Amino acid sequence: MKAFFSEHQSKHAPALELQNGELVPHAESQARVEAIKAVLPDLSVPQDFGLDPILAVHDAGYVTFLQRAHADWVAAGRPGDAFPYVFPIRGRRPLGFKRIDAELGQYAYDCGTPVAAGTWETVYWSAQSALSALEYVWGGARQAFAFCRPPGHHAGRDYMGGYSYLNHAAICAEQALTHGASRVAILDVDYHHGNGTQDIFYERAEVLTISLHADPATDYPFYWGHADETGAGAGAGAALNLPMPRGTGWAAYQIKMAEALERVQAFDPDLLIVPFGADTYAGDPISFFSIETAEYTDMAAMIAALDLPTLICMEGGYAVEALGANVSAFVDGFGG
Ligand code: SP5
Ligand code: ZN
Repeated sequence: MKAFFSEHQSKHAPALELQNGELVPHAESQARVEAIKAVLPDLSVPQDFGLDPILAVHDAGYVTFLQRAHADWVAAGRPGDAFPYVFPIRGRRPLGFKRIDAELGQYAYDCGTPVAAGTWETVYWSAQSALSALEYVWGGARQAFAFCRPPGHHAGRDYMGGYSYLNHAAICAEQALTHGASRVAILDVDYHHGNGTQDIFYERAEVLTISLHADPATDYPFYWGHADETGAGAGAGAALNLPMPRGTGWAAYQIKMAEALERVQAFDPDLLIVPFGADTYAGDPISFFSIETAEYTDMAAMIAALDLPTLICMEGGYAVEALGANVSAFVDGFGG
C-alpha cells in the first residue's frame, strides 16, 4: 500500500509524560517510528499543502501557540519540554494571558502531551503526510496509508491531549469535503476513544464519526466516548460510540465492528478515513484489549470489504517490539 511519511516527523521527541502519578518515559517514542518504518520500506515524501487545510479545522490562536510554545517555554527559563500544570475548568476565554503556563493550560487537557522543541515541525509534516495520502486516494487509488506521528485523534479544534496536537483525520475529512466529497465516514479503531475527532464534527451531518474503544468508565479519555454520545444539532445521530470492556478480544470486537460497518454502509460516504491504533494489541503496555497480530489482517479485510476509497491514519500502538508486525498485518488485510 502506498504510504506517506516525512523525516521531519522524527523531530518531536518528548522525554516524559505524567502517568498515574509518575513522570515516566513518553510512550509515543522515536522507537515507534523505527518499528513502523521497518515494515513500510517504500515511504513517499509528502507534498506541502501549507497551513490552509490545517486552519480549516484548527483555531488560528491554537496553531500559533503550537508554533511558539516551546520557544516561549525556553524564554521563560524552563528546562525540557513545555508542560501545563493548571487548567481553566470554566471554559477557555481569551483573557490575554502573559504566561506560557496559562496558555499551556488553556490549550491542553492532560499532562501527557508536552510541547517539545521539534513538535511543531513534526505535527505540521504529519498533517502533510495525511493530506498527501488523501490526495492519492482522491486521485483514484483504492487506499493509502498516512504514517502520521504523533497521533491526532485526541486533538480538538483548539486543544491538544492524548499525545495528539493536530487532528489528521479531521483535517483530511474537511479537505475532502471542500474538494467534492458530500459525506465522509471516520471509523476509529484505536484502543482509546477518538474524542477530538468526535468533538470537531459533533454538530455536522456530513461527517459520520464512529469509534470502537475501551469503555471510558475505566479508560482514558474518561469524559468522552460513552454510548449515549450520538451527535447534536445538525449532527444528531452522526456519532456512534461502541465502548467495550477491558479484556475484549477479536471474537467480541468483530461483532461491534460489523455493527460499525453497517452504519458506514448506510451512510453511503464518498470516503472512509480509518484512524488506526495498534494499541488494541494483547501486549500493549498501556492498554487492555487482547487482539493478536494476525487478527489485524481480519480486521482490515472486514473494512476493505466495504469497497470504499479508504485513507488510513496511524494513531497509537505502544508495544514497540510488535508494532511493525501489527501495522504490517493490518496493511495486508487491504491486499498489501
Ligand atoms: C493516541 C493514543 O493512543 N493516545 C493515548 C493516550 C493515553 N494517555 C494516558 C494513558 C494512561 C494509561 N495508564 C495505564 C497504565 C498501565 N500501567
Ligand atoms: Zn490509543
